[in-house]
Amino acid sequence: MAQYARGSAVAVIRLRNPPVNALSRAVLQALEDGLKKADADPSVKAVMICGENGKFSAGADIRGFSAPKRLGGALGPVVSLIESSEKPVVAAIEGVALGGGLEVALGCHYRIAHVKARMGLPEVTLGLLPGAEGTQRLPRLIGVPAALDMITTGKHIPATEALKLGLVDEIVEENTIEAAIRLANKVIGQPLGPRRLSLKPVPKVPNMEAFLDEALAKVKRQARGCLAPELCFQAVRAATQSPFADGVRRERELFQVLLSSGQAQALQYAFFAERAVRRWATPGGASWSSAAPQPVRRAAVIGLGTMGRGIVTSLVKANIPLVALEQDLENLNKGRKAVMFLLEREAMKMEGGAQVLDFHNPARLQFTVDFDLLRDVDLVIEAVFENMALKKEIFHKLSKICKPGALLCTNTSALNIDEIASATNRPQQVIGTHFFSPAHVMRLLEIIYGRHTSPTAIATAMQLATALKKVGVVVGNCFGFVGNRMMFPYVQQAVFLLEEGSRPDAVDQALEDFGFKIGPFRMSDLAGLDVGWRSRKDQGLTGPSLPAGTPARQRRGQRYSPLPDLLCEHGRFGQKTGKGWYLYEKAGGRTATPDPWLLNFLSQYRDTHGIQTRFIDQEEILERCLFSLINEGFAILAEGIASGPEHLDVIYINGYGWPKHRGGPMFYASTVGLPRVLAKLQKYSEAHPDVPGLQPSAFLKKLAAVGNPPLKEWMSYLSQQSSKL
Ligand code: TC6
Repeated sequence: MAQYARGSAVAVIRLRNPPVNALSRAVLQALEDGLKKADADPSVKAVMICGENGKFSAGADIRGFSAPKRLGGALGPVVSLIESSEKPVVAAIEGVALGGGLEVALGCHYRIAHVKARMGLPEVTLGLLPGAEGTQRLPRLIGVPAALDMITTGKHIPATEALKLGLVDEIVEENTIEAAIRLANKVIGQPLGPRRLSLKPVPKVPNMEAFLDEALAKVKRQARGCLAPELCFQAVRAATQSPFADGVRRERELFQVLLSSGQAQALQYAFFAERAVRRWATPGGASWSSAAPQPVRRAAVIGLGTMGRGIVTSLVKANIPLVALEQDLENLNKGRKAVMFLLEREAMKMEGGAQVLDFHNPARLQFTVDFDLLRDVDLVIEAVFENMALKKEIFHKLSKICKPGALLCTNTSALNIDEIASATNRPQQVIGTHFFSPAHVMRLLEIIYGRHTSPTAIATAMQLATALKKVGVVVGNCFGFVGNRMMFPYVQQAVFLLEEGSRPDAVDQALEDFGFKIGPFRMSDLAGLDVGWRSRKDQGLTGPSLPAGTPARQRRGQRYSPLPDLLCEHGRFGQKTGKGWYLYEKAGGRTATPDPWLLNFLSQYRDTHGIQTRFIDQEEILERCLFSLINEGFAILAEGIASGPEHLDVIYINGYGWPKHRGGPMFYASTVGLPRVLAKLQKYSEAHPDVPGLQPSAFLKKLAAVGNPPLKEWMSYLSQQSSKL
C-alpha cells in the first residue's frame, strides 16, 4: 500500500509493501489515490514520495508479471500522473530505487538520495525493459551513453555516482526524509516545466548514429542470445529519434514483446530460484528455519594452488581474517606471490583499494607452513588437489589440532565427504564446499553435507557463502555431487559425437549458439585434460591399473571413449600445452583454432574401430548433450540429493555457464515438455543401448506419465521412501 499523510504544506506518500516495497497493483492504486488527494487539497503545496523502512522501492512486483491481470501497463500512467502534478513532487530515495521504483522517482520533479542508496533499472536482468517510460526519461536526464549503460546492463549504481550523472539533485548523509521535506518547501511556487523530464530534449552526442551503431554491436556481443538487452537498446534509440509520446509507444510495444517471451519467464524464474535455494532442507529434516550458523571470526585455507588462491582472495575481500597454509616454503612463497597479485588486482577495482582490504597486515592474512597456527581458527577450507589419501591425512591432522568447534570444509568436486569425515573425530563438523574456478569470481558454492554433517555446519557454510557474496546451494553426497554428476553424461555425449563423425568446433558451436558461455571442448582445453585423465586413472578406467584385454571402447559393460585419454598420451593437455581438442598459438595461448592433426587423428581412430562416419546435425548435438544432462538431473532429484529442481538450475546458471535466459536445465526441460524429452531419450537410448546416460530415469518417466505437471509440482510426485537418507 501507499500511506498518505499531510503535515504542514507537504503531503507525504509512503510506499509500503514489505520487505522491499515492490509496486503491486494495490500499491500503485494507493499511490494514485494519494496523488489525487494531494492535488485536490488546496492546503497541500508540495508532495514528497518515500518508502517504508528505509527503502524507496525495488520496483514492480515481479510476481505480478505472471498474474492473470498483468501488472505491465499499469505503472507508466502513474508515473505520468506524478510528473504532470501542478504541485512539486520530491522523491526521497533511501535504500534502493530499482526498476519501476526508479521510474517513479524519474516522474518526480526532484530527487534526493541518501548517500548509501543504490539505484538502477535492472529490468533487463529479468528479461524486460523499463516499461514505465524509463527508457524515455532517463536519457533525457543523464544523456544517452550513461542511460544506455544503465538500461542495457541493469547495474545498480551508488548514490555518489548517481549524483555525478545528474540522476539525483542532492545526496544527504543524515535524514533523507527531512531533507526532502525541506527541499519540497523550498521549491513551492517555482516553475515545474523545466523539471518535467518528458518535456526536455535528449542531450545531443556528437555523431549520434555512429555512437549508437557501436553501442548496438557491444550490446549484441554481450547478450549471447538474450533478447532483452537489444530491445532495451531499441527503446533508448527511439528516444533519440522520436518525440516523447512516440518513444513511449515504442517502449510499450517492445515491452509487450519481452513480457510474452519465454526468456522473461525464465529469467524471473531464475530470480526466485536463487532466493528459494537459501531455504535449504535435507531429507533428514534439518533446515534453514531451525539451524543457526556459528560465527566465523578467523579462517584458514590449506593449499595455495589455483583454487586455494582464489578462495583466499575471496575471504580477504569478505573481510574474514585468515591463515593460508602450504606444505613447504617453496610452495608457500609461490602461493603468496600469486595471492598478492590477485589481491592487488582486486584492490585496484575497489574504492579505497589495498587499504580497505588490508591484506599486507599479518593479523588479517598470515602465510605459514605451520599447522599449529590453525589451533584457534573457526573454519578451515582444505583446497589441496583431488586425492583421497592426501585429504584424509590432512583431515586427520586437523581433527587433532583444531579447536573442538571448528568447522572443517573440503573443497572437492567429486570425492566422498563421508570418507573424508571418517578420518576425523568430528564427522558432524565436516562438510564439502565446492568452489568453482576462479574462486574469487565464480558465484556458485556447492555445499555438500555428509551422513553425519550437523545442521549447524550446513547453516555456517551457507552463511559463509553469503559473506563471500556467493550463491550457496546445499546438496547431498554422491560422486560428482550435483554439478559434475550432471556434467559427466553431457561431456560423455560430446565425446561420443566426435567418435561418430562430429568435430569439436561443431559441438562447441551448437552449444554456444544455445547460449553456453563456452562449449565442452573449449572448456576442457581451458580446464586441462590432464585433470580428468588423473581422475580416470584413479578410477581404474585407464592407465596401468586397467586389466589387460579390456576392450578399447568399453568399460564395465558400458560404452567408453578413450579419446580424451589418447589425447593426454599425446601430451595434449589443452591450453597449457598449446594443444588439446584445438590448436593454440603457443603453450598457455587462448585462441583456439581447429587442428588438422586432430581431425586426421579422429578419422584414423574411426577407421581403426570400424566406426562409420556420419553427419550429425545441430539438433542431435543439442538433444544428446542436453537431455542426457537433464536426465541425470531427474535421477538426482529422485535420490533426494537435491531438494528441488531450482537447486539444479541455480547450480547450472552460476557454476556451469548455462544461459540464464533459458532458466537452467530443469526449467528448460519443463519448457520443452517432459514427454518430448522422454521420447528423444528413448530414441537415442535405443540407438545406443550401451550408454546408461541415455536411458530415461524412472522419475522423468513418472512425470511424463502423470501428464507433464508444472515444475513447481514435480517434487510432490516423489514418494518419501525414495529419499537417500
Ligand atoms: C520492474 O520494476 C519493471 C517495471 C516496468 C514496468 C511495469 N518484486 O533479494 P532479497 C523479494 S521489474 C517482488 O532476498 P536483498 C525477494 O523475492 C523489477 N518481490 O533481499 C525476497 O523474497 P523472499 C525491477 C521482490 O536485501 C525479498 O523480496 N526490480 C522484488 O538481498 C527480499 O529480497 C528488480 O529487479 C520485486 N521487485 O536484496 C529488483 N524484489 O524473502 C529485484 C525483491 O520471499 N530485487 N523481492 O525470498 C533485488 O535486486 C533485491 O531483492 C534487492 C534486495 C536489491 C532489492
